Amino acid sequence: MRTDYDTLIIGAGFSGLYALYRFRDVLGLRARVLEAGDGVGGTWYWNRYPGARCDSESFYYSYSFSEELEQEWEWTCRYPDQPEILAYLNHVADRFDLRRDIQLETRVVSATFDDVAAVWTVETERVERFTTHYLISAVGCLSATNVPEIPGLERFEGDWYHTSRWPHEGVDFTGKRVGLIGTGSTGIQATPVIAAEARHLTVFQRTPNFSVPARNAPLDPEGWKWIKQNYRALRQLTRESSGGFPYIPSERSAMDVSDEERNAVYEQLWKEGGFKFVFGSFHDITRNKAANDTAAEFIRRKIRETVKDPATAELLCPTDHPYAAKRPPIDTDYYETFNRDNVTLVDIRSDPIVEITKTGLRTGKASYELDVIVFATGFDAMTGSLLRMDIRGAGGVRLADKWKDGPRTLLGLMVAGFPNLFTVTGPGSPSVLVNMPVAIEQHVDWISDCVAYMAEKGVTRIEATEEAEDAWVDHVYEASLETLMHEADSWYVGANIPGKKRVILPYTGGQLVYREHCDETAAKGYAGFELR
Ligand code: NA7
Repeated sequence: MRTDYDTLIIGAGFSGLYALYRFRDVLGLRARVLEAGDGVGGTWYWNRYPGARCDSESFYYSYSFSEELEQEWEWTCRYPDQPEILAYLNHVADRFDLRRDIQLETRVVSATFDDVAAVWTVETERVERFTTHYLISAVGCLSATNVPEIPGLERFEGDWYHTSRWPHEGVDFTGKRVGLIGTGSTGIQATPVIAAEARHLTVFQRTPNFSVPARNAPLDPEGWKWIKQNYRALRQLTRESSGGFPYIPSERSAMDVSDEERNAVYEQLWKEGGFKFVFGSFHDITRNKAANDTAAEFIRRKIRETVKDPATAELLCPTDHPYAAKRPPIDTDYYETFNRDNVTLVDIRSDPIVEITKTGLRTGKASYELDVIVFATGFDAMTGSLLRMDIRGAGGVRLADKWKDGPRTLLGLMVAGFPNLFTVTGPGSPSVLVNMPVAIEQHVDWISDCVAYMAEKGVTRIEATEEAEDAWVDHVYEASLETLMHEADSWYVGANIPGKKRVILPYTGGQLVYREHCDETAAKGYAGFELR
């Protein structure tokens, strides 16, 4: 059957743009991207909240597939902010002439597989219908917004926003009383910026978080020149490391050094800033509770040293989960912001929000008058963006039904019963635990190599087998037991969404090991997949 396209790609973020380039320009297939937003950029199109900035450093939070691109693009800061990353992705779309095959303002609502013809039919909100041979989900891990169901929101007479659906024209907080709910990476980035503008900012905190300073700064021209000269080697390092960073991880155990030595390591990394605090300090802080306690205690000490009011400092000190068992945020002046006169911290763990009122919100014990409410309450991570579409595989089976007890995938790339559907950075792959562009390029390369292999062999249908999928799901679970992630109620385990099955979502075995699994599978003629 002649389909409208060979490949349809859902989403025009980092994944979708690169997938279009690979499928159209490298494989020469008829490919098209369907994108819900009215511009490209994915995460960086949607997340325009004040302070939105990448926690990975600019020189490696970028594509590696084109040497020309990496040589011609100039990043300005150690950590790029949202407008700069969005400008970069728009540049990529123009430079590789991608726009002519991207259809904007087109939200996919369903995808149905025809078992006889081996064709996917994709329907959009605008009631268009397209057929395709291959369907690539590039919908992102953190795009299904979570606005908590707090009674009374519809009554609120002020303005309210979720950070990931921020108005393009921005929000003027001047003279406003702002309430911010949520202290994950987003809330931690937004707090200092909103506080600097608002009349008053009240931060409603359910769980305190461990944050390390980012130490953002303009890129030093000499350093940048060196990076450009050594880009290939740095990219190779990102591919060979567990987290996709171009740094050599520490091989020391936090338990094998003296207190002074350990403290000196943490002090140095606190000064340097960024994620290096996690992987550059000691190899066991994410895996061994005693090692983790040393890092957690160091950060709590820093919080107490920074925040002047002792009661506020105590409230900001996390005690109920290990450091980095939730996604570790990095910040610019987060803890310092609580020394401002116009900022208040409210503990909604001990005194939860009961309702939103016409003029603010009410906890069990107090009322807060607010002009604006900002929800920095995160996402239905990793599965939400896929399940918000009605995806039906062979025999009409709904993905939502298949995943009712948690996602089941082979390598996070394919789902048994859903032939020719590939999920870029899907659940069961390292994805969010890796510097995302590295994870994305690896996935898109694997998928496009697989499709090229199929063309060479003259087969048109590929599907994960149930047995291989079961084995991978078991392996993902077993690998997670080596970490401390089950000890925190985080989106990594789906605990942030009421009613969501608690199960580890990303693969925690590390990118390097994961890559080996993927490469070996391909080298064995896609072992674990049925091709016909
Ligand atoms: P996160 O990390 O999921 O953080 C959401 C925050 O919102 C977190 O502090 C939550 O508290 C809080 N939250 C969520 N639901 C509620 C309700 N119902 N009431 C009160 N507070 C709530 O999302 P982010 O946007 O910060 O970051 C997502 C990722 O984007 C980040 O990890 C990076 O990878 C980029 P909780 O901790 O659940 O008690």
